[in-house]
Parts: sequence; C-alpha cells; structure tokens
Amino acid sequence: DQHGQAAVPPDQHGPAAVPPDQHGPAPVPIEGIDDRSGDLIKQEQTESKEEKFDNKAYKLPQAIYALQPPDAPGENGQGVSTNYTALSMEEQHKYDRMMKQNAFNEYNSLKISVRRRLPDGANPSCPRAFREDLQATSVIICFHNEAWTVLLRTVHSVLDRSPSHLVKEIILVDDFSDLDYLKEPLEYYMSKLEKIKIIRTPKREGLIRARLLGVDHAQGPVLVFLDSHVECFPNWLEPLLTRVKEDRRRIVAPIISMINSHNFQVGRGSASVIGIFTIADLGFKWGSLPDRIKKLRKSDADPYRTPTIAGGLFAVEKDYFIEMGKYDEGMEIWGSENVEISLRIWMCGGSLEIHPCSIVGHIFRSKSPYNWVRPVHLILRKNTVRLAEVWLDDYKKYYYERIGYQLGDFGNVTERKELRKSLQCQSFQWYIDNVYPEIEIPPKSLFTGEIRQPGRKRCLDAMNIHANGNLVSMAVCHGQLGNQLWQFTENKRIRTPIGCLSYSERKSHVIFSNCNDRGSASLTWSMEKDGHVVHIETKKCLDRNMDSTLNIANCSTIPSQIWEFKSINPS
Ligand code: LR7
Ligand code: MN
Repeated sequence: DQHGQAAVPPDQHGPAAVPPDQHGPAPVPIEGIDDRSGDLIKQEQTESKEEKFDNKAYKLPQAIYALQPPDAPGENGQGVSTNYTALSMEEQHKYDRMMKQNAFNEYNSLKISVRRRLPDGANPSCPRAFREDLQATSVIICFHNEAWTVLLRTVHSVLDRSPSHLVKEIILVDDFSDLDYLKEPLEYYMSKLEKIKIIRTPKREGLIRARLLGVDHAQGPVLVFLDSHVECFPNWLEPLLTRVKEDRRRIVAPIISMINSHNFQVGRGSASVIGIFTIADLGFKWGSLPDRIKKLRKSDADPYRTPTIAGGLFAVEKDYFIEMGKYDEGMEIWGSENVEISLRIWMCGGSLEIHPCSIVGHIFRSKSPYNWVRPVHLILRKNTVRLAEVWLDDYKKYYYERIGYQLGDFGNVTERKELRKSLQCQSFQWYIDNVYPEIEIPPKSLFTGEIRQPGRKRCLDAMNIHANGNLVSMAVCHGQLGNQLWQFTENKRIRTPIGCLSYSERKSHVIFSNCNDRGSASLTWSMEKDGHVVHIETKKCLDRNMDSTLNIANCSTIPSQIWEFKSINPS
C-alpha cells in the first residue's frame, strides 16, 4: 500500500504474558540477579559507557544494560506503559519527539532492559537439542536511524539467545543514518561486545543494497538477515540452521511475532500463517495455512512451505544466496525485494519455508517514519515494476492495468532477465500451479481510463479518498491519471487501486468502499453506451451533485447523468 508497510500478522497466541509453564519448559532460572551483575556486560563497563556518552552532544538516551529480575518492567516480553499526563512538559515533549521519529514508542522502550529475557515460546513438541554440525552465521542487520535501545536490544537478543559457536559475527550496516549517537557512541558500545562489525554505506542505499554490502563483508557460511527492531526468542536460530544444513536450497524464515509498537509487549506469533501476495498490486500479505499444506504436517514442530516470505528475517546459505542472484540492486529503499526473492527461489529450483520452532519478535508499526529521499509511491512503483517485468510473464498485465500502464522510469532489467535465463527458471504459471494454486486472479478490466463529463472538463477523482466510506467527488481533469484512473471490471465494479464506488443509502451519496465486500450489490454498476452509469441494485443513474459530490437518481438525459469514458491505450 501507499505507506509501504508490511501487513501485521494475525497473532493468534496473544501476548507473551501467558505463564511459561503452559507453553513448554520454564525459562532457565536467572542467576546473580541481586547484584545485578549481568553475565555479558559487566556493570563497570555500563557505567563508563554512560559517563562517556550520556551527554547533550550525543543526546544519547539512557539504556538499562543489566539483566533484570523477572518482575522488572518489560521482562518476559511484557508490556510497559507511561502515564503521559503525569509527565512534565519537557518529558512530554521528549515522548512526542521519540514517537514521531520512530513511529513506535521509544520512550517506553527506555524503561525496558536492552537485555530483557523472553520466554521459551515455541510449541512443546519443538526440539530443544540440535545436531552438532550446524554452520555458523553472519547475522546482517541494516538500519536507518534506528532507536538506540531498540537497536541494542536486537543485538543483545541475538548474542544472548544464540549458541556462541553459531554466530560468526553480527554485521550492522548503517544505511546513512544521521543521528549522532549511531556514530561514535555505537562504535564504542559495540567495541565492548564480541563479534560486532559496523559498516556504513557512503550514501543512502535503501535496505536492499545495504544488505548486499553486508553480504560482501560476511565471513560465515550462512547468512541470517534481521530487521533492526527485533527480539529473538530462545532457540530461535538452531531450527533455521538445521533446515539449511539439510538442504542448501532452502530459505527458512522464523515465525514472526508482534512486538507492540506502543507498549513493547511481545506476542508469540502464529504458526498458522503463510506468506502470500496479490496479483493486482504484487504486495506481500499474510494468508492462512491451506489444507494441502496442513495435511503434510505430522507434528506442530514441522516446518511448512510458504509461497512468499515477509522478507526481513530469514536464513540462507551464503553461496546459494549469491549463486541465485542475491537481490535486484536496482530496487531502492524498501519494498518488493521480498516477493522478488520468493518468486526467484521457487521458480529457479529452491524452496521457502517457515519454521514454527523459531520465533522472532518484530516491531510492527502503522507507518514508515523515515525519509524516503524521493516520493514513496515512485519508489514502490519502480521496485514493483522491476519485479513484474522480470518474473510475472503475462500476469504482469493485471498490475499494469491497475496503475494505468504508468510504469515510470524503472531502470534497466536486462541483467535480471538474463539471470532468470541462466538459472533456467520455471514460468510464473508453473509457480501458480505448483506453489501457490490459491492465488486469486483479479477480474479482467473492461475499461481503464478517465470518467469525465462532456464539456465540463471534470473527472471522477479519488483524491482525499483514503478511508472506507468517504464521499466521492469530481475535480478538474488533469490528464495525469493517478487519482483519476478508474477501472471497470468484469465483475461490474468501478474501482481505483484502493477501492470501489458504491452507494450508501445512509449517507445518500456515492461513496468509496472496500472492494472485498464480495457479492455486495451496492458495489455493482454498468456503463451504458448512451453515457449512463447505472447502479445495478437500484436501477438508478450516477448523477453529479451541485457541490461536485455524487449521487444516484432516476435515470434521465440531464447532463449531470451523462458520462464519457476516455480509455487509455496501453503502450
Ligand atoms: O532505507 C532504508 N534503509 C534501511 O536500512 C530503509 C529501511 N532500512 C532498514 C530498517 O532500519 C529496518 O531494519 O530495513 C529494515 C526494514 O525496514 P522497516 O522495518 O522500516 O520495514 P518493514 O518491517 O515493514 O519491512 C518489511 O518489508 C521490507 C520490504 O522491503 C523488508 O523486506 C523488511 O525486511 C521487512 N520486514 C520483515 O519482514 C519483518 C516482519 C514484518 C512483516 C511482514
Ligand atoms: Mn521492520
């Protein structure tokens, strides 16, 4: 969608506050709590760090480093809260600034140790002992202006909850952040931990090329990618590595549970979702586990295949990742690389799976906080068109119709097409038949273009229509399509990429609705040769109001009911 945010997964197991003994073995008893010594970072180090960097110059937020008792704020994945009205003006200001900068509540994160523990959240039937010959990993974490405590918690969760011999290194790739504390203070902090490398992009690259820079520096035989705001559960790593060890052509993702972006409560995630995507917008979505996949599972501990991966968190053998063409370096900032690697791996002989015994929490947020350098929609479109051009074959037309064939400048995809040839990949039709038969093919478009009123130079316009239920109105035709691009589909909907025209009796206006209201009669229309647009349920005609909003009325030949359908030619 327009915000460039991944869909939030259904989190069926609820918060992690469930007593651990109901979900498998109790966590390892915590030793040495009273003196709060911590076993990784000694308390003295902690203090010198604060002395050195907790100063105005770096505006470095305070962080709690030590291991905490089980009832400390946020422990065991519990949420924390802040009574905003009780804060001083200055603190309220800080709270607001932190919220705005991250689109999650960094202020609450400050109350939680960066080494908080998470319970063993995996299913009781999951193994807790693993084969000896697993390969070591280079964990690659890219970030752009990540919050201090959140980034630290990500790193500590990897170090604290992975067997040391399986972590060759953690590569932090700074994608041209401009926050001072991510410079010298981060280097100082990380120099006290083992195995951390920090590399920095010379300009803003976006997460796709930033990851590839990380790969260039990686020395371990297996790569594990993580976002910079995650927390790994106990035993998260070994199940992933086990599957990669068994077959190097597998990409394996964990269950991704939700860390609440306001209170930092960590959910357990759901082992009944797969990654999918929709043909019309080529965006990643979560879907429910189809019966054909359920049937193949003998135990809740069995991994299962997924048509796509969310993209942020997965393990892959390094040489395999490189052989298969890494990522498309022409993609910018964010988006589509996850669907691209998913199609590529499946179509070119590999497989993708989700391992229910590996859980990683991720902060899901409702908008993207950072600067995208160029307008977001142009970047998302460029990445998506590159994906469509290389991997979708004839199916790309559905997406192109949706965007009115306005492909924009998507650069050169010759190399990626050659890659597809040299890897001797299957067709997209093969992918549908063999990997994702549940895919929904959108209804055909019977008309794509502007809907105008003759002589009035005014077009049906979807501007300002973001939410379900908003009134639709008309605006001066601008010829740029965009918000004035409409499709009339085989199933009789008049739609834009984000919604459908419908009639609301309650509002007695034509409104914009969710197109998924299957079978809802108020969404269906017909476009007549004489210029009428008939609302099928009521047999009334689309009519322009004096104020440019729209209505339906008994059909007549008055000009406000006569429309012109100006179709675009796909080029
Ligand atoms: O320009 C940028 N440079 C970066 O280094 C933009 C982002 N980043 C970093 C950022 O700091 C973060 O660590 O890239 C990572 C992903 O960006 P987010 O967290 O803002 O986006 P997201 O969580 O919505 O991203 C999901 O989709 C992306 C599509 O490009 C990537 O595949 C992300 O890795 C992916 N995240 C996950 O799969 C985690 C689970 C979320 C879901 C679904
Ligand atoms: Mn993320």
